[in-house]
Amino acid sequence: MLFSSITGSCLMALASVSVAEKIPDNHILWGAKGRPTTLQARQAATSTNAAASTTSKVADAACTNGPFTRTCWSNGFSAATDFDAKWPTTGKTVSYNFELTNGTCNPDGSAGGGRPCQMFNNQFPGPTITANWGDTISVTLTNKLETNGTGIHWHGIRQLKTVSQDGVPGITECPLAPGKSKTYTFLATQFGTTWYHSHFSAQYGDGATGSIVINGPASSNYDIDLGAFPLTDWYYGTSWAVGVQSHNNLQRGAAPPPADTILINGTNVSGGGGKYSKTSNLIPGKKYRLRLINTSVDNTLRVSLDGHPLTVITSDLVPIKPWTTNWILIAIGQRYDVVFTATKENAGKNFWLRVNYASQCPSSGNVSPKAQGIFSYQNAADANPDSTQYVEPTDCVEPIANLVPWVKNTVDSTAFVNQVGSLDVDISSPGVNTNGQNIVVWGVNLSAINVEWEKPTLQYVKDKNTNYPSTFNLIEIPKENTWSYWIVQEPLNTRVPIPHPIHLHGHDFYVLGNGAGVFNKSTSPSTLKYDNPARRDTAFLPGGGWLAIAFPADNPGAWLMHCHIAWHVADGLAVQFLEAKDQIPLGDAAWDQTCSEWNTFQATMPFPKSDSGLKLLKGRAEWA
Ligand SMILES: *[C@@H]1O[C@H](CO)[C@@H](O)[C@H](O)[C@H]1NC(C)=O
Ligand SMILES: *[C@@H]1O[C@H](CO)[C@@H](O)[C@H](O)[C@H]1NC(C)=O
Ligand SMILES: *[C@@H]1O[C@H](CO)[C@@H](O)[C@H](O)[C@H]1NC(C)=O
Ligand SMILES: *[C@@H]1O[C@H](CO)[C@@H](O)[C@H](O)[C@H]1NC(C)=O
Ligand SMILES: *[C@@H]1O[C@H](CO)[C@@H](O)[C@H](O)[C@H]1NC(C)=O
Ligand SMILES: *[C@@H]1O[C@H](CO)[C@@H](O)[C@H](O)[C@H]1NC(C)=O
Ligand SMILES: CC(=O)N[C@H]1CO[C@H](CO)[C@@H](O)[C@@H]1O
Repeated sequence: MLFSSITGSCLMALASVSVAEKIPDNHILWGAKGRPTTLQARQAATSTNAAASTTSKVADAACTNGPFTRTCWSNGFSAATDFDAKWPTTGKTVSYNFELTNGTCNPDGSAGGGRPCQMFNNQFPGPTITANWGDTISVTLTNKLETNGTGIHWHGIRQLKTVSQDGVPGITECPLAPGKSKTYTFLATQFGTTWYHSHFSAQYGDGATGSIVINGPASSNYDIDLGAFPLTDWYYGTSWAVGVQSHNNLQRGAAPPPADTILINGTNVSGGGGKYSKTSNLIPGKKYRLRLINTSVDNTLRVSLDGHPLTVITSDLVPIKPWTTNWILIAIGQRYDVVFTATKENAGKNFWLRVNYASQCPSSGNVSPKAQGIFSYQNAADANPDSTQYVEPTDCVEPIANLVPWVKNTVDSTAFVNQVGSLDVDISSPGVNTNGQNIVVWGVNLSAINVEWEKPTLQYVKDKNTNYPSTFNLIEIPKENTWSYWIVQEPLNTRVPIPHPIHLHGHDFYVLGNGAGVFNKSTSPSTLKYDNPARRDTAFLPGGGWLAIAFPADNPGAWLMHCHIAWHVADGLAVQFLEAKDQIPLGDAAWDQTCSEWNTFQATMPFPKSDSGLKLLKGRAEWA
């Protein structure tokens, strides 16, 4: 089906084409080849990591995790395990209680005295969820707001056969009404670093985010895990207000308002006070793991630690072959875990960690906020660092070629190659279409998505109602248990030719390639990489260009694919798709109850829905 035109700017035309290839049920296909099993050498002689289960320098028969054996986990599970196919069964559940509260926050002590915030347990960033690979995570959420609904999305979590836990109001659930509670339960089939955030309108930009750390193996050794390190742009106005401004700007072809500052691990200095993020007591000879998460609303960030090259060991929740860089560019929603070594030469000193707005990847105009945090060795003076910055790159390129998954997988290209040449879809025009087989073309200049809070897509599925409003931007993937190939295309004459971080729910995807201009059916396919391509859940669509991705359609559900720039979801940068519609696990009685509670609330809701329901504010009339 074809969706009509769009409005604004992150307006891309996502052209998605989905091609199908049979995937064996046992997933053997994914990872049968050449997995690295060797352990990496490292220098430190002892460990201070309390989580380590062994200090042995070689892997034991069970492959037990420790500072010298980080590729191991336990019971034979390791970084070489294909986590799409298997994971440990711990039988353990880690439980959290979150209350979404209405308060004020002032993370950088700005002179204005803070702003209204919506936060989990009155904290910003919210509490970090910590679990082990194979645990069940259970979060009971109570909505303590008076006037807004809510819902939590667990970014990057596969939700295998648990789509009703994905936390997307209007697609996988009704919003949670004020005063009500619900429990999300899902299995940690993956490990690494990710985050959660409200997916109710623009709420996450008002503070409703937090980190998730799932302990597991790693592709590099390290001694000390410094934990989650969220980085974000920050506005002194509320998300609701900035969203309206952003949308209005878009209508006249202007950039969204710039962020007021950048927060490093939740803090910055400001004219009114505030403090630097400080990480203390680095010990010479030790290796540290730092989990960088970009939870921005609108801005791409570039990160560097003076005097310390960063060894990158993950792309999102995927362990990769370690590679070393002085600067790493992180798009919204992306995560990179890095390892650095505290050296003898640097002993006793302080160093700047730099987070710069990547002005080469502009979204919000010509403003370049920067922020710095401090990394400080044992016995260092209590003073600001005088360290020297590494030369900052001037590109805006995702380092795809360096993101080589540790577990080697090959994307079966047969169906794509067979179908792409005769693709009867105009890639350059707005719309989302399939070729009836395995290819989806998403021409990004769609009309804005508009979900129905009171009747989410999964309710339509439950009712066997296929009469989806066209504003759902919904397609069905024609074939299941096969590869789905998507070509996402931004219009050439887009008003805002900026890169868009495209995020997929329910799957990691393989990044086959990207390029400038329109995807060319005859010449572009030969430029794609099928042999162990980068794999992640959020990737750049170049401004005015195309992105080709593939994923195994092995997870029945209603899933969202969208630009993670918060303002762009309702500006036409979001589609949803049904996968294996007849096998979707439907909501249970508790799920139904959340809907009936919401419907009761919505009847008298003080603030009528004024946006897509997922992100940005938008005048209702525009979709009508
Ligand atoms: C938060 O509290 C303020 C002040 O009481 C109130 O005006 C506002 O509606 C509340 N917002 C929500 C979302 O509950
Ligand atoms: C944030 O902190 C940096 C230093 O880390 C400072 O230069 C910048 O001005 C701060 N931002 C604001 C808005 O004050
Ligand atoms: C980030 O902030 C938290 C809370 O203040 C702190 O416990 C943690 O150590 C900080 N992380 C790093 C790497 O500095
Ligand atoms: C976060 O993502 C945004 C948007 O892609 C980007 O502008 C910003 O530089 C990223 N932040 C980091 C720390 O990479
Ligand atoms: C996107 O759609 C809008 C509304 O239909 C149209 O005005 C605009 O020209 C389109 N932009 C592109 C780049 O196709
Ligand atoms: C695709 O590339 C071929 C070979 O360079 C060229 O002849 C053709 O015009 C291109 N097609 C489009 C739609 O640009
Ligand atoms: C969608 C929705 O309910 N938004 C409201 C959330 O609450 C703020 C006030 O705190 C309103 O301004 C929004 O309209």
